[in-house]
Amino acid sequence: MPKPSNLLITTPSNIKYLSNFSGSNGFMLITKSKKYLFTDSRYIQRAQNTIYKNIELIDITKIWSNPVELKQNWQKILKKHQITRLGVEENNLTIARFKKFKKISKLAGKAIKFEDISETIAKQREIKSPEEIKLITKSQRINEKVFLEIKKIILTKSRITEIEIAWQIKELGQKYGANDISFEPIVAFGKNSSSPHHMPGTTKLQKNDIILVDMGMKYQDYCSDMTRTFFKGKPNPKQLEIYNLVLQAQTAGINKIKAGITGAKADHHIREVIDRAGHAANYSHAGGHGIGLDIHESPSLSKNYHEKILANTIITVEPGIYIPGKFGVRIEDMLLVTGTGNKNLTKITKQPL
Ligand SMILES: [Mn+2]
Repeated sequence: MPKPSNLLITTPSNIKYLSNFSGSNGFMLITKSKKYLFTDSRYIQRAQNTIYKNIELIDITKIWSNPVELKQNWQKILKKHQITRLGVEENNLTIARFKKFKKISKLAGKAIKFEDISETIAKQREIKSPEEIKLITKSQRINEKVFLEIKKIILTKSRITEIEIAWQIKELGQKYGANDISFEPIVAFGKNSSSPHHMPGTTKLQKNDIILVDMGMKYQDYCSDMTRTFFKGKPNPKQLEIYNLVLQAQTAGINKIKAGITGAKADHHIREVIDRAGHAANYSHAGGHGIGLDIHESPSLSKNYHEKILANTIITVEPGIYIPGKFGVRIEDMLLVTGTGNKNLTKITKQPL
């Protein structure tokens, strides 16, 4: 049986994608002939000013708290569009909210059928429009401006802490036009870099430290993501060896990625170099991920993801090697996948010094 054509959209980034609405409370109903956005009084003005023209805006301030009125309004719409099956986003819809919808969703006294369509919008979102590609590229340009400034700070200042750098990243992002960060910056000095997702703390920068910075911005809600590992002073031979291995792995992966390759195959090509060098156990995370309105979205570059990566998808490639208690290296770029290969959207040097 085909998936239902009427969809209840509750995932905020999907709502943004389909309507351009960015408020924190709301949901959408998509039918064959009409799209509705439901939100409350706090967001009505914003919605009126931003949503796409073909969407009907419905104020739920009063009706959401009044079960009788809500039921009548909702059922009127169900009836109008003859909705007997409704797609819901199980990945996002809470049980509490689902129960509410279930209670009010009857047509001619008969309960409508709910079916999971979590992947439907995610799949549409994989392929980026020219406008989206522009926004993501711009987001990365801002990210790079910020990175260059904090790199300079790290290389010239001493005794500064990870958390101070993390805050600088956020402030500079705002200064250069980001509307938000895409995730809390990861700033790791010295042996803290051996934890792939270290939480910046009060560790002070030391002479000859290895530094891992993983950061991203949002520009008009579109995310960027980049990791660089570099050295304050001279790396030791072991650090340099590991650095070059990670870079080789990333390059090998990037050289193989083009439209049509599966996520698993892409991940395999990234991993191969590291595995062959005997470091499989020190590289536990996926090879990369799709990026867009969400920092992590479909597709995934990982062992169990057997779907193809399509042209005009934007992905990250981020291999790493983490030597417990000693140090870690990760290098991450963003790529625009094309029919013949890919275009690297990340312009920051990968020379470690
Ligand atoms: Mn990433």
